[in-house]
Amino acid sequence: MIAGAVRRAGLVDVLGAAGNVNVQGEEQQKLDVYANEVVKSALTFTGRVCVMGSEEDDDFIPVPDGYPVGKYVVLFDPLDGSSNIDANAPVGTIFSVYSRVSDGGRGDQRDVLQPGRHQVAAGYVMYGSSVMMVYTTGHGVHGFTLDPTIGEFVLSHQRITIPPTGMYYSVNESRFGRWDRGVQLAVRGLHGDFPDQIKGKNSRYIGSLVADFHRNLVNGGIFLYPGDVKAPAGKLRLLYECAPMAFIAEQAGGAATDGVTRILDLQPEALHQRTPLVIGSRDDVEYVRRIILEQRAREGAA
Ligand code: P6P
Repeated sequence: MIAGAVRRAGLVDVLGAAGNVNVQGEEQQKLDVYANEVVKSALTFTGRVCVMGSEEDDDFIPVPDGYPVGKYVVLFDPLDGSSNIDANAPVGTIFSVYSRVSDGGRGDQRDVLQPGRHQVAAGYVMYGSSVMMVYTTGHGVHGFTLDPTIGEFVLSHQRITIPPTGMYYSVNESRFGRWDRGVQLAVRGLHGDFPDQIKGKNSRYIGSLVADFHRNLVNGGIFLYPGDVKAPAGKLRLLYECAPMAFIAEQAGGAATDGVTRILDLQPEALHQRTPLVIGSRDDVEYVRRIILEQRAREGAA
């Protein structure tokens, strides 16, 4: 449903020009809002979920009264990167699943604010040149590609593993002047400025987390969204962007930190909490961590 809406995004304006109503006669909604409603309505009444959390909703979403309550918690970003849709760049839905920790009744804050290492499943659906679902339940990472001729997701990438080091690095270089010295030195290493430390890499940055992450997952590489002087916690959200991607990265043999600390060990304090993110090929993530720690040691000694 979301893939269909994303595919028609460019048309809706043209076809729905009269009175802002789209081709199905529905009130034309922002795609974020539409994707959010699709995911919530698909999950709320299944009897599988006790509480949900969405990037699009300020507070967490308990199952409405009168509907069966299940044992799972689902956190999701219904359409990440949607600002790229006008440019026809890939966007994605990211999801993270936990078992509830509260006993009975509707889920609550305790069920939502769990560290990423407690996830039982995580994945994303990427609306790119093809529609792919990549997920893990803790037994490796597997990719399914939607075959539109039969409307089914077909197993296309069994047991995806990320190479220990990769050819690419992905970061928004325009922030370079705002990063701390350790991050600047690490990114200069990825540029190839310190060949005795690490081989330089090619830059690839789409500005859509799912697309940038997926490239590094299948080809090897590292994605960084560091904190900076203006936003020390960075831009990306812990619960429904960084933690699910970290679970997938580790299950594929990669790694994910906030620069230094393992993402899956971070204890969330709030639903929309942000964290810096360094994720991808294991040796590349470890290189960044080492450079940051060495710089902190120098500053501590100074
Ligand atoms: P910047 C998209 O808006 C998003 O949330 C992620 O998908 C993406 O990785 C990031 O922001 C890009 O942010 O600041 O580089 O444009």
